[in-house]
Amino acid sequence: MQTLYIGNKNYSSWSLRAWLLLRHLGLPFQEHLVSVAGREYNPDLKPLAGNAKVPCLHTTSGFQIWESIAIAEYLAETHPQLWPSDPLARARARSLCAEMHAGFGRIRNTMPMNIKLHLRPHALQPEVQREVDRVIEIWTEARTHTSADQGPWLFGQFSVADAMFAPVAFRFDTYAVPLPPMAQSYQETLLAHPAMQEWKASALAETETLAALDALADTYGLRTPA
Ligand SMILES: N[C@@H](CCC(=O)N[C@@H](CS)C(=O)NCC(=O)O)C(=O)O
Repeated sequence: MQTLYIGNKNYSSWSLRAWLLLRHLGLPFQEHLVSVAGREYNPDLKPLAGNAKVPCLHTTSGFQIWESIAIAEYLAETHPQLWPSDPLARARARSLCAEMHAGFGRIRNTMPMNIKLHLRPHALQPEVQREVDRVIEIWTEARTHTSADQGPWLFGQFSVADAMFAPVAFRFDTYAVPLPPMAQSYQETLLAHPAMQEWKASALAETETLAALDALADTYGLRTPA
């Protein structure tokens, strides 16, 4: 059976993307959780993945596929419904995925995924707010161009683009980011996906904590009482 190597569910946003696609498709796979700490290089992961990072998918024959977007493309080879069928919509979905994969560094660095954590509402640094505004713009534009009968996702049916933005829904929840109605409704759609709920339940049950990431939250001084 194929195996997906993932990091701690509370923290590993890249792992969530690949895991969500496999679960959404209902594909059988074993998951193997390894401890991550946001390290730039982790030699322990080198035998699992060329880039020494998770997620990494090992096919039944042991072939390794790393980088979340490459795992998504591999799954789409046999499940083309993971991309919109219209060529222009597909191109737009790929633009959004590439933008997420390569960008949003401020959100990544200052708002790491930490599902257990909830902060009180607070003003964001202007450069972080700019990236948050871009996410809101992406979500709102996509939902505006998709009619209700096409489905509730960015391009109607669930696609790789939704998986790429899924961790952001958890982040906006953790950091109490206020959203305009259309973006909020899309965030709720993401959070309500049964696989997102399953991931969240496992994250909440995890006992391992990553001090560096939890400490970052404390620098805000805004942690809500548990
Ligand atoms: N560009 C990679 C990013 C993967 C990544 O940064 N993974 C982190 C966990 S979310 C990792 O494995 N870090 C190694 C460690 O912290 O030990 C992808 O899209 O898969």
